[in-house]
Amino acid sequence: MNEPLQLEWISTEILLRQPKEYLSHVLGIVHYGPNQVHTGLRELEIPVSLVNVPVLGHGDGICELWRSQQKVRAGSHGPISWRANESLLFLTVEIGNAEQCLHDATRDAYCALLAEITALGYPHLLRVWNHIGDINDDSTGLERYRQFNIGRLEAFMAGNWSVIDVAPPAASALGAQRNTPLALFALASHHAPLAIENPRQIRAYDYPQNYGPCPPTFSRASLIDLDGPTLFISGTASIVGHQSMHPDNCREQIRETMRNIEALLHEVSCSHGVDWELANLQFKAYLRNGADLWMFREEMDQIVGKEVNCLIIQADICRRDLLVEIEAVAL
Ligand code: 3EB
Repeated sequence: MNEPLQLEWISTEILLRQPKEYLSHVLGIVHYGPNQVHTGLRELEIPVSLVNVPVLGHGDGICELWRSQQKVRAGSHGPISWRANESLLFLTVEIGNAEQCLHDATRDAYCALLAEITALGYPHLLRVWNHIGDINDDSTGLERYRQFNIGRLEAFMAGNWSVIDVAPPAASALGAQRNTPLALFALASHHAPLAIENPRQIRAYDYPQNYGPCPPTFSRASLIDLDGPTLFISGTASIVGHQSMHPDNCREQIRETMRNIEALLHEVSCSHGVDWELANLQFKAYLRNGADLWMFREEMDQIVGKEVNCLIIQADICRRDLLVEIEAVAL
């Protein structure tokens, strides 16, 4: 295989028993699982993002590896750790100060991220993942996801970013255990991706204000040529237009979400002439309730096929009425 980028999931325990060579072409690692079971991951000199969420079927956690075929270089700067090959840069941003409010912490993290990708020569933000502790908590008056959206937008504006010139990256925003710092990791690129929108959904950055004072800053997908077309599909939920569909019905939400992903693939095919089948995607799914796991597997077997490649995580979704979110990559 000659893909310039590969995504692999491996149990943390098995990963730590691999020879050093196994990790030499890895751009970055994401550990999903209880944060205390990451002993050893920190010593690898690879950017690691610790996401404190249960992984369904892997109690001790799982590692996501973003693997490159080329030589990688590495560095760190303030809260950022990174590794890069010629075309891609993987970064993690660590939020140090737990006392800081989420709005400020998010703005500072994104400002650091945007400054660093530019300084390193990968100025295009391709894909960003966000895990926010206690994402739906609104005990301070404004829900934490909405506070996060304010900080994120402020950072983009401070960077003179405007949707007229540059569409935002593909993204996901999910919950994590209470009291865990914002977990933020991203891929940036040397050359510009194309932003893709979904004809069934309005642009997230055009959402009306009933979802919070600032809209979320993301595009539905990013398409980039890395020695062949590569697609990053944002976290996708049971939203049509801007409205959540099928509250309290996980099965129908899974079906609606997959109709959204199929519509996006259709859009990519019609507008850019690149065709992908659902069965060739690598999925990551987030379920609010672990008890919906069997139903999720049943539906995905039906819609995608028995060979579906999907990591399933238990995490809160950014709107209270949503029970499932699904993202995907076509590498
Ligand atoms: C949605 O479509 C569902 O705030 O970065 C999906 C992907 C969602 C990314 C984000 C939010 C984000 O609005 C939620």
